[in-house]
Amino acid sequence: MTNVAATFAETGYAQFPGAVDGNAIDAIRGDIRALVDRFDPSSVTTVFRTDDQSHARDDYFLTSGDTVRYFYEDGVLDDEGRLLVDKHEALNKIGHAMHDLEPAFDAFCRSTPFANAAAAVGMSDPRLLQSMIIFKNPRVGGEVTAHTDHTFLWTEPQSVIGFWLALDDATVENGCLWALPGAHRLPVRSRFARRADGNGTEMIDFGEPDYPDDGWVPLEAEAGTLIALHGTLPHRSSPNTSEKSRLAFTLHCIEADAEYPADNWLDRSALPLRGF
Ligand SMILES: O=C(O)CCC(=O)C(=O)O
Repeated sequence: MTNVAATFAETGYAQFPGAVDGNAIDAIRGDIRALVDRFDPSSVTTVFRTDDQSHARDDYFLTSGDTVRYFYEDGVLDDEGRLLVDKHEALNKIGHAMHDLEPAFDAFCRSTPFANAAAAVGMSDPRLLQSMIIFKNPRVGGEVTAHTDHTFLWTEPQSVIGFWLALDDATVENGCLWALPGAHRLPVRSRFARRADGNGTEMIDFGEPDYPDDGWVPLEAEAGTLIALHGTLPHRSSPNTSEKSRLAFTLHCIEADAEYPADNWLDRSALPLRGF
């Protein structure tokens, strides 16, 4: 086993500093800006928040698995749904299929840093499932509550791995990731799935204990650092109350031979998954 694979097996995460060079970072930042330029704020009112999952009641979110949609931060709209800040400072995220539908993101996600990282942490035949641009804009960037990715992107057997790329320097000050090393070996606490009656989604609670308060470590990362997160590793991030941006890009992959149940919230039935 390589050092990376051993660290990943032990802690549930692996960091690849300098995985993506400065030119590629600048280029994808330009592509992100172009996606926001093209966004018409009057077309959307959905806020993304992980504390109450209220976005999950919206069809706009539930049908975003095979397209490209924009989600606001909490507090950036007035009571009439009008934007209170510039649209470039208002978004929580864009998701969830840029890697298949947007040529620049398709090429970026299928470039060697992501493929190499997937191989290094032991993926054998990865399929690219979900991509997200996570803005964490200065002052308004929201909290991401503690969760595992398997909860949201369920496969049998569990196979999801998240690849999180810093596009700004991410520090404790501007809301970097935090993880609970080794806790990928704990039983998963919940599963977010579509209801059997077709009526939205539910968070199924398996009755496991809460995550401990102690033992969390900040995963500070310079721009260009790629972090692989095991699908059952608890991770979270704090609000960005600072003046510094904390832009990130994430790609979630699953194994080709794992079953992806149809009641996952993210529906890719009309857009077959592809590999690197
Ligand atoms: O970027 C963040 O703050 C959180 C990202 C995350 O939780 C994820 O990609 O699974």
